[in-house]
Amino acid sequence: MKTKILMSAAALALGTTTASFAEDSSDPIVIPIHNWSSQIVMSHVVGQILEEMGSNVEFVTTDSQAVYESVRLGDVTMELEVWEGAFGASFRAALEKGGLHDAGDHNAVTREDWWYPMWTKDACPGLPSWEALNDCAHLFATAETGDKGLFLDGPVDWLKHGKERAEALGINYVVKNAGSAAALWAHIGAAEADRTPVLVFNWTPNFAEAVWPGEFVEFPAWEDGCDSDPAVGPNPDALYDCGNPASGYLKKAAWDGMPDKWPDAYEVLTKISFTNPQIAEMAKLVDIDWMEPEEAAAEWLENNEAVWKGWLPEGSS
Ligand code: TMO
Repeated sequence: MKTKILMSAAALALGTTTASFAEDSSDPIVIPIHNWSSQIVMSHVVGQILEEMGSNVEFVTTDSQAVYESVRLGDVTMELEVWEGAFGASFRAALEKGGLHDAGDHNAVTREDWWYPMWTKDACPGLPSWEALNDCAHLFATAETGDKGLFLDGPVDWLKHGKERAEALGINYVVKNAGSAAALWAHIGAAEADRTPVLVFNWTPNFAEAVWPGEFVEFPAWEDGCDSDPAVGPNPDALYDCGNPASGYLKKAAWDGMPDKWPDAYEVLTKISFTNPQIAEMAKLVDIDWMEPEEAAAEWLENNEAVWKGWLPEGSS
């Protein structure tokens, strides 16, 4: 019941004089859903706004790298969270092939990298420098990793090249991919009571920063070409010998056919801009408050009317 009531939040906010997207095609606008909470909630936030404006919206669960090819071909209409660290390479490759374009930045600064909860530093005071990692490897060792440390990386489709990085920088770690984002939080949670040192993949904006104060490991700074030219970065013979961008972008991407086919929805897409706190809040509604993503989106819309109503075309509300 609660969901039903919340679902109408956007409708109530728009009032009774709602202008619809009369110019837009009635074909479904396809919004992709991936495997981390802010992206799922944000996609439903935008989907619910478009539905209230009369659009036909379809959600599809897709791989977070392959989606750029799908947007380029028009099978998927947009991507709402293009994170520079994880998806910059796939986004650039699709841009070069053509069919997809940059639909603007969110007003957010992002970082995705090796991370630890602050208690870890008590045991390994040389952190956050990556150069402390080898001396501390034994602190992160598990039955599975022997005398090497364990770094729990994100799910494989986020493609962080963790194994390549460990090799390129000569650090004594086993890099294991988590099966899901939830496995990352479980790994941190399990270490918390005994303050066991742990190294996991994490990112910002995210709910985690409000729960576990922590820091990113400072690897050699990202330089363009670190993932394509071995000469870039401290190891002259290897790719991936630097960290992900420490002040990365968060973009929206759209299929080139979208502006003609759904001009009003496209106008909304280009105006959409979420901030770090807004994105962290979207993740929190699911990862801490345990709401269903659709319900979390409806709640977010209800609490942030002043934010999103300004993105609607003139005369809509
Ligand atoms: C793709 N992610 C934001 C989870 O790093």
